Amino acid sequence: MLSPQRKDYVSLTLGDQHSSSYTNGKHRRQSCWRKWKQLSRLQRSLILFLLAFLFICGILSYSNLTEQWRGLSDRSMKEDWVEMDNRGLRPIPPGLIPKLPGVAPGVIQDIPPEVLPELQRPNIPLLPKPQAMRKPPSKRGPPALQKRVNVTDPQLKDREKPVIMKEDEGGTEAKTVISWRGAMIEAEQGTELQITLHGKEAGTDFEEGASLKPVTVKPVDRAEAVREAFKHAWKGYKAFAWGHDELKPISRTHAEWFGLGLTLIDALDTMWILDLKEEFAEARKWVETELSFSKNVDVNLFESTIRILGGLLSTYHLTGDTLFLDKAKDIGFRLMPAFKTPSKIPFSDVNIGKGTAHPPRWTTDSTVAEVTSIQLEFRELSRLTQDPQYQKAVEEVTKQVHKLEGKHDGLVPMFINTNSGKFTRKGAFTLGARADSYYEYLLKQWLQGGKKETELLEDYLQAIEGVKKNLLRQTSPSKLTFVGELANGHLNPKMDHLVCFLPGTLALGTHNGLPDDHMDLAQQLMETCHQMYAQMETGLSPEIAHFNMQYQNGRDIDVKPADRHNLLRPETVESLFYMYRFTKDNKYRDWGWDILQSFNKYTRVPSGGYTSISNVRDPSNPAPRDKMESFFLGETLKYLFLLFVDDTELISLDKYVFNTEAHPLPIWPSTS
Ligand code: DMJ
Repeated sequence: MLSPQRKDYVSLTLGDQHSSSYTNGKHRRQSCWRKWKQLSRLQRSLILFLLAFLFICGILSYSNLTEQWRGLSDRSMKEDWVEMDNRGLRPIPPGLIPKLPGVAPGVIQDIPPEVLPELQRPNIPLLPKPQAMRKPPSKRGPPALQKRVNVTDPQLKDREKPVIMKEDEGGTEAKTVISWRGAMIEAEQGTELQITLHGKEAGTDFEEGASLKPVTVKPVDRAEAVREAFKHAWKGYKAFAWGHDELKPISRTHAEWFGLGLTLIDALDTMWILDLKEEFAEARKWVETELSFSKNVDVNLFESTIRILGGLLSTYHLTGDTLFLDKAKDIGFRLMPAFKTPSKIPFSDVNIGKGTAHPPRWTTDSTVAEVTSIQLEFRELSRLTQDPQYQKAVEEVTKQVHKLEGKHDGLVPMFINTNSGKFTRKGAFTLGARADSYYEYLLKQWLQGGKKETELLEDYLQAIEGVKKNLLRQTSPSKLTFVGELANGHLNPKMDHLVCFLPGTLALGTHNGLPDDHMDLAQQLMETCHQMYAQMETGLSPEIAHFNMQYQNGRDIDVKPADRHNLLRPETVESLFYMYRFTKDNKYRDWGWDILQSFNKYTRVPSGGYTSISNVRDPSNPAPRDKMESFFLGETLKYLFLLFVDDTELISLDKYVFNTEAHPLPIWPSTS
């Protein structure tokens, strides 16, 4: 028989379903309280003491445990990272730029150490720190208060307005993190740091303990950052190499090649485009008072044509100042002896003082790219002077090369003999050194002349088909498209950085009505050129990349020790400029911005100037070479500026064609 108590309990448990939990809970609380009351005072005190003790222990051990768990998980990630790197297995996903490892004593950059992010300080491991390993922002406020703001994109229309995104609103890129107290700029933002410090462009800070408000941050103006870089380069040139060919920024002296102020002339139109009036005025003065071509010096025909003649012609067009036209006529005339050869294929070298020309000492060959990439400049000189001799000389070369035997599906060998006028050392085909600008000038001459010279177009189209058929391959594992080299029928999976002019040229062709698949190829190659920077520890491309076509070590790109240098070359930023102009896809600007920052981190010399480096794979010692090539000012910084500048019609690609040294020359009006 059930006791009344027991009966009550059962009847309550099985009562009305809707009220059962409430009633049952109440009953349980009541019975617990009754039981508690039935305990002796000693028993109650003991239980209370035990509960209090457990509570205190729980609080104390909680914070220790969580610290340990956090530390453990950090350590294991780091160990994984180290181990993968040691085994050469670290895959670098597309788009991931290795984060700055360390600034060891050899690193060239002048950001004051107190503003260097933790990872950049000396004596730290050289491994990039993955995003996930970054310290939680506990010291700057609760995670919920962290805001991600895209302050790096100057294209934002409302750049002055505060931009606040939640963590999950596309926050993965996290280039710049704004804390609830103000700007906190991450390791890779070297240029931003400088601009922030010197230019005071970062926005408002809050007082300690102030309540949370949106932060107003003015984004770094990327075009302005290029002007700043130019000024820094110019500072070194002016201080240590004024009027000489090249700056040696480490030894604070100069190098002479032709003895003609090469850097100064190459940089003239860049200064004009960047609106650096003071710098331009002092350079103009030097051209007016100091520059003389009446010198007993040997100059290379190609280099002096693209840099000096091209630079002067372009500056004349931009400024209308006849000083530059007169100088252009002078050098153009002095270069003409180069064409006095049995074949009319020019010699490589000319003595501009004596009026004599000769091939290199060891051969009578000239380089194919060199003799076929002087046409834009000499044709323009004829148009301006109404003297046909210049145009005639260079078009004779084009005509001969057009009909020459020895091409392979429109691809040209690398050498041509000045006696026979024939290709020599045949069987090797590349889009890199010694052939590159042959292809570029086929398209650009066709554009310069108003798309009338169909033989140029035919040669160009045939060559691109030749590239597709013979030289294009894909890497493993990421399927990056690259342009290899052909040597006696065998494909060598290597690509010079020089080849990175090709995406831009292909895009220019499509913009002018050439097949759409040229643009597809341009986009693929642009990605590869970007990866040649992004996958290097310094974020800078090597001179030559080797590509894996079979899965080997998880990497698409390998670099041989002898190819690890970076000469501050322009080709990739050149193509980024074209790609952005035609697609308006901001990723191309972002890629260019990354490159500029890497130049600032690893090649900027505190006393002025930038230097080429010997090892793009060693951020702790990139091994400065002590040379700032003239094309860094003539091309690299100019293309970067044009990539970032708001006015995307500045030097319109429908009005100008850039020579291979980035000097814009006008597209001829249809009446010319
Ligand atoms: C420049 O002088 C020209 O761009 C040339 O066509 C190739 N080499 C350098 C830059 O890399």
